[in-house]
Amino acid sequence: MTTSKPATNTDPNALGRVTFLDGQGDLPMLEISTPWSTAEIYLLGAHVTQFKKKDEPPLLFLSQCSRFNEGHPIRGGIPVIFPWFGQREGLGQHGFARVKSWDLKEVLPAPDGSVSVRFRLPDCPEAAAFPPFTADYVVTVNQSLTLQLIVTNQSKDAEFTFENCLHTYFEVADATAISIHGLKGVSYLDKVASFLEKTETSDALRVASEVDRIFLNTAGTVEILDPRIGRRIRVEKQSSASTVVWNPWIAKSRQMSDFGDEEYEHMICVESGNVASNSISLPPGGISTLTVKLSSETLK
Ligand code: TA6
Repeated sequence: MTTSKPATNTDPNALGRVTFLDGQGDLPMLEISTPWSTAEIYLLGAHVTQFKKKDEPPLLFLSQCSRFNEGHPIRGGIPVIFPWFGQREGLGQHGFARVKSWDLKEVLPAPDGSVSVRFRLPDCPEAAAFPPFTADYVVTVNQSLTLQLIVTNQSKDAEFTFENCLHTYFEVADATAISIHGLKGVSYLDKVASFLEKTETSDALRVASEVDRIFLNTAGTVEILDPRIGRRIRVEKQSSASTVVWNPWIAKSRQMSDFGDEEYEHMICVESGNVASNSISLPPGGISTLTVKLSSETLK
C-alpha cells in the first residue's frame, strides 16, 4: 500500500510517499520518499535503518552483518534505547524497546512534502517491572531527519525513572579522518577506562583507538566533520543532557558477530539521550519528549 499526501501541485516529485514492504529477514518496513530524501524504518525497534539526501551519500551506517530477526537488535541506523542504557543485571543491554516490534499508529504527510510517522511501543512482559507508561516515537523526514521519543508516565501515584538514548550510527568515509566538535570542557565517563570520570580537553575529538565516552550534563549541538566525504553532520537535540560517542575500533569489532571486522573504519556513533546520572524521573502523569534533529551539508 502506498500512501501519498494530497497533491498540492502537478510535480509528481513534490509528493511525500510511504511504501510498506518486507525488508531484510522479511521483516515489515516502511520506505519513505520526499522531494529531498529517502528513509527506511523497520517496525522491529521502530528502527530507522537509512536516511539519504538526494545529493549526498547515506547519512547512517548499517552493518553488512546485521541480524534482521525478531528479538535481536539491528546493528546500525538508529537503535531506540529505552527504558535503560548499558548493562542491567540479568537483563539485556540497552533496554527492550529496540528488540520489540512497534505498532505503526499514524502516517502524516505534510503539504510541503515532509512525511511524519508515529509508532507506539506495545505492552510487553518486560514492561511489568516499571510503572505503567506509554512510549511513542515520531520520525519526520524532509531535508533533515527529526526523531522524537515521547514517554508518558501513566501511573496515578508512582514516579517512573528511566534512561533514553537515540543511539545513532553515522556513515563516514574514514573514522580516523573525522573530527567531532562541541564537547570541549564537558565531563564524561570513559568506558574504556572503567568509567573513570574525565573532562574533554579537545574541541576536535578524533578516533585513533576504541572510543566509548558518556558525556554528561551537555545539551549542546555536536558536529561531525568528514573531510573525505566533504560533509558536516549536525546533531541538534532538545531535552537531552547526555551525549555518547562510540567507535569500537579493532578488538571490539572482532568480538561483535553482527559487525564486520573492518566496519569500524566507516562509522561513528554520536548518541543523544539521558543516561547515568542524567536519567529521567517522571512524576505521575508526566511527559518527557527527547528530540533529535540530524542534518548535513557539504563542506565547501
Ligand atoms: O553506546 C555505546 C555502547 O554502550 C558501547 O559500550 C557498546 O556496547 C555499544 O553501546 C553497542 O552496544 P550493543 O548492545 O548494541 O552491542
